[in-house]
Amino acid sequence: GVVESAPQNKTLLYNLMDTYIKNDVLSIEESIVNHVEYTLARSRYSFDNQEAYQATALSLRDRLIESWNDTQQYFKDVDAKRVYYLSMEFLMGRSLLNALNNLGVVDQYTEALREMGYQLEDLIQKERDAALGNGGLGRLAACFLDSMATLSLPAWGYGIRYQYGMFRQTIVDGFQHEQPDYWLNFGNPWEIERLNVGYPVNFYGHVSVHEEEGRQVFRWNPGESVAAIAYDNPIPGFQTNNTINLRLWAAKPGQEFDLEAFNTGDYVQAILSRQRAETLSSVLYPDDRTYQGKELRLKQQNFFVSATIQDVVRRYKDTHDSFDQFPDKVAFQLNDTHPTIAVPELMRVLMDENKMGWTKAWDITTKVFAFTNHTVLPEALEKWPVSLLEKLLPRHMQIIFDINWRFLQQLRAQLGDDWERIGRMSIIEDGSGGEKYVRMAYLAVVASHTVNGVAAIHSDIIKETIFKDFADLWPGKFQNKTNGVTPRRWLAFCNPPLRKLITDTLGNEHWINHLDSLQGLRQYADDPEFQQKWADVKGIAKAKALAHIREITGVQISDHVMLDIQVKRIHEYKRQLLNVLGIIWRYDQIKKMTPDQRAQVVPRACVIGGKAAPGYEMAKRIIKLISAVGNKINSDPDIGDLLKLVFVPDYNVSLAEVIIPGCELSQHISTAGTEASGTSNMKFAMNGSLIIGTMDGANVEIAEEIGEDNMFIFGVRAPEVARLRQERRNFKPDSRFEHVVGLIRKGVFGWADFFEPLVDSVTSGGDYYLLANDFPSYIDAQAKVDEVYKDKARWTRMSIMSTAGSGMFSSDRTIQQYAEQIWRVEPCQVPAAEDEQD
Ligand code: T68
Repeated sequence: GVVESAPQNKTLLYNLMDTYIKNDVLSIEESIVNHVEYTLARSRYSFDNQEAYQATALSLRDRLIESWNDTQQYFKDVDAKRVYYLSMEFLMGRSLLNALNNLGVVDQYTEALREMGYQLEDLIQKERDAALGNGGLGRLAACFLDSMATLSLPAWGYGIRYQYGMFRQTIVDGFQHEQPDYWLNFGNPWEIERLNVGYPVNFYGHVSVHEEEGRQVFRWNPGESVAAIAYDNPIPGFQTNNTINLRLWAAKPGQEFDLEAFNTGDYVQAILSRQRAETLSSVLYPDDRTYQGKELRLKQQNFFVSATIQDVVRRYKDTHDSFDQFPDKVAFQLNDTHPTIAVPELMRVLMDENKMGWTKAWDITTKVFAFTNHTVLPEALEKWPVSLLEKLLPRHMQIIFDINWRFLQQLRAQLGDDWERIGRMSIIEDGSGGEKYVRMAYLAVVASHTVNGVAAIHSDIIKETIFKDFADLWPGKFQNKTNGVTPRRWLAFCNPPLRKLITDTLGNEHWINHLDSLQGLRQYADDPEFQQKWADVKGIAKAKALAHIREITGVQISDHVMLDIQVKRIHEYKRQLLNVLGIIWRYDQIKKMTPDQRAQVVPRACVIGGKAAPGYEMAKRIIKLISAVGNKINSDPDIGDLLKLVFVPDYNVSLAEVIIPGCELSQHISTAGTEASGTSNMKFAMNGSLIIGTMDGANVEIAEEIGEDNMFIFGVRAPEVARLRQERRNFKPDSRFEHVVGLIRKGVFGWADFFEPLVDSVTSGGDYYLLANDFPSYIDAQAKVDEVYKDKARWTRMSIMSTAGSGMFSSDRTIQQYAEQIWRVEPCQVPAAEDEQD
């Protein structure tokens, strides 16, 4: 790219520091007004909030670009080893508040806008979420970028610039409807379009073999080519000068490719078919955890991976004239199997385009890749049909066959004639129906130097289940990297009153980059004065959350009512249905109470939110059930404030930033052994919400850190699950479970026929996710929650202990571990202007 290959002139570069855009209030006003007039071409005398937002974002963009340029130049000057985080998803959310905070200019911008007659709060609301991800996996990638920038690591993210992000969910009569998220409607002020950074990405065609200088050379003659164009998204770190890059690729028609079509006379048709190239990067697949095998999805994967590999190899070659140092200068992290086609792609580039032999190319490849697994659910594991790969990427398919052949040879040498095991471990699965499949996870494991799970329990489980044969063969390859979340977005920026209380208590803001310091709050957990301050601060956040919930649902929740929240993608394994069954039980209990008994009930508002994959029937029925039960309860005059059930539509990053800080009890109740990690549990704990949860995913480590007695833990443990599943045909559910299930069946909430498949899925020996097994202990744990809530001092103490114990769940800790134990990259901080001036 032009920027990266600019002539080097360090003296000039560093001496120009004082030409930076100034950050005093007047200069900021000037820069905003300039953008209103010259970029937006609106009148500087009158612009609305939307325009003010855009101009503010553009003025910040100028500042980000300065920092971005310096950072990239510095990485290049010191020839740092880079890490490239490859992900199909980056669930970024909004950028305005984050950029202001990380650039350290919140106060100046707030004041500048105020003087011009605008409220920062109002402008923040004008930004559309960048929802380029489904859920946990995509949000994790976004938190990782923030931590990589903050730790001054020489890191880049690579992904796809989808034109349509995660669909917008509307609820009509209790049913989910999906609306397109055309988030680029008003343009995207944060991105830098680089029309000069583009690569061809090829598909289809055939492979021919030639003899060249005594060696076989493979040439791929593609049948279709699209261009990948770079869009750079600056990612500023917190309290560092560094700004790293998220490079997203957009598809454009390839250069003069289909010459044939133009010559056959159908000019207009030829133009129209060129346009189809753009569909490659147009839409994010909204199915998390079910693999669908769609050709377009595979094309998307190869599209962004191929452009990325070309870009990285080009950058490396800019400053090196052999590949010898490639593994010392480059690390790739594969975020799940989605980018695994990078393995054969790098092999192809090294061998076919750089004349390298197999052995050397494989040596390099296996030194640069590492792979993160995010699920053990079999339905999520990617298996591409060989026939599809052969057609779409014929050269890649050949290389995968070669990788597998050599791998199986090696296995035979090491394991002898254990054909059964060798067959089990083969990258190519010989399907019974004659179809062969490529097991992408196995390809990723074989080619990676390190494989990691995302929580301690999950990393153990993958070694015992899906990757057992591999872990036995290569025990040193497998690691754990417990997930984390950025404490900037998820505590300091989304919860300013709590930030202030923590800072006042600990004496400074050091904790924001060193979250372990939150431990320092423990000594105040029993101090009544501190408890009062804590409760006040939680009260502010809760009031804000309740006001927002009222605004979007129309349901008014009183502020003395316990706020109980479960927000995450709707999935059977996450057991929103267990939550609803518990609510029905509570409702039925209250109905049967005398007025005296009712006076003792702890009032509770249950909020559930989350999207169902459009084709996931069961998940959609669960949403309808939540609405139906909510309608019944919320309109029952016997109940009043004692119980409410609200479904919040369109759960997304910015909604999370409002409701998580205000939450008092959050639910993370997946069947033990199914949720790889969960990351919202970390955000809730940081913000002083208590957790009711199973011993699954990161809950296990959260319990270790904050203490089991500061959480409400229930349910079967992971090692028992397999046995209980086998025994479930003979399992006799608790009568309370039978009763609530019976209420749905009887039609107490209407729609009895529609809910039948749901009810069936947890009764009569079905119940794969063991709701019936866990129901009694869940109800008991909920009773314990009520009891503790009555004791304000005890509850507040537990809330303080939750925040105090959440330090380990900063993604800074996670990224530090990746950097040291997997990537072997080091911080590379751009020197401050003063350091360089003499
Ligand atoms: C989540 N996975 C895990 N997948 O479920 C969660 N999948 O436990 C974990 O905390 C999180 O990853 C981060 O590690 C996902 O979110 C997807 O979104 C997904 C998307 C496409 C295909 C498959």
